[in-house]
Amino acid sequence: MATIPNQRIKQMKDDHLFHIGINVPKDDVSKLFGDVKFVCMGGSAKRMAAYARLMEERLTAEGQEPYNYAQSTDRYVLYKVGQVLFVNHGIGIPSLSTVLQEIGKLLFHAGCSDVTFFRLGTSGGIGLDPGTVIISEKVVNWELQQQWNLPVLGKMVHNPAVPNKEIYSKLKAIADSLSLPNCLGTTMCCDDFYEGQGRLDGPFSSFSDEDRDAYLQHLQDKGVTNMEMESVGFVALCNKMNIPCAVICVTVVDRLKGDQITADHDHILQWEKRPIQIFFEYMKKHHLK
Ligand code: R2B
Ligand code: URA
Repeated sequence: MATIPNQRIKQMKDDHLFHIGINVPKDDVSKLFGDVKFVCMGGSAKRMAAYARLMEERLTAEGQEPYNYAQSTDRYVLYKVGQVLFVNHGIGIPSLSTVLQEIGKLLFHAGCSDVTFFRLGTSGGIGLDPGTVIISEKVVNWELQQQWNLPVLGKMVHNPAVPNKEIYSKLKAIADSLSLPNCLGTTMCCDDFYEGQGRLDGPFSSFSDEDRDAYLQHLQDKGVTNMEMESVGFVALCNKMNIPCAVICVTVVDRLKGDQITADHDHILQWEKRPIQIFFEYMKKHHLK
């Protein structure tokens, strides 16, 4: 079961999970979600719907359209197919932390046990061909620390962010067995897509091309393989709730070659299927369809 250290949650008569449009106990969450074993999260609502459909096709020949439990809100989508939840988290840690904490409470109210969380995302690679899958053995913030720093009541709180070694090692073996271009890596979590990731194709350019190149080279020298915008918050929140977790991101650009994402839509769609392919194999190994 997700560990919810806040004892008040147990005593609350009603819990409105506002951003996913679910009310406890009005919605019978034990019945609806009590058997969940995996939660797959990713930024885009459409991609999560596509993943839910792929999962549905695995379970039923017809592949019926998955139901969005969060349809009363337009913030997030939440599909349940078999024992898997597919939830989008939007861009950046504030968006992710809001929905992840509500999903944690949902699973707690539903009495779920032994649940594992995955972030299946996209990222910018550093010196890696687009389409490469990176399974994070480390997630770091801009200071290359394995922690998510959050100001709480005017003080900075440092939340450790450590992915589960047993899981990422298994995922690596699976990616190899599927012959997908992949590596274990250090994923750097940024608070901005443009200057915050050393880009010079945004509206602002407070540094030179040389500064940009030197910074990206410095990151590569420090072992950083890819950049995205949620990993540290995702892993830290899972760690705080005692939920085993992993981050699998495919790269859509090699940042040593450029800032813009120029790959065509079809390639991106194909690459985006790689993380979910690995997840499906992982599920099989855990005797779930
Ligand atoms: C990867 O891609 C998104 C930005 O394009 C962001 O959510 C992330 O982490
Ligand atoms: N997502 C990011 O955050 N950065 C990239 O370069 C690509 C996807």
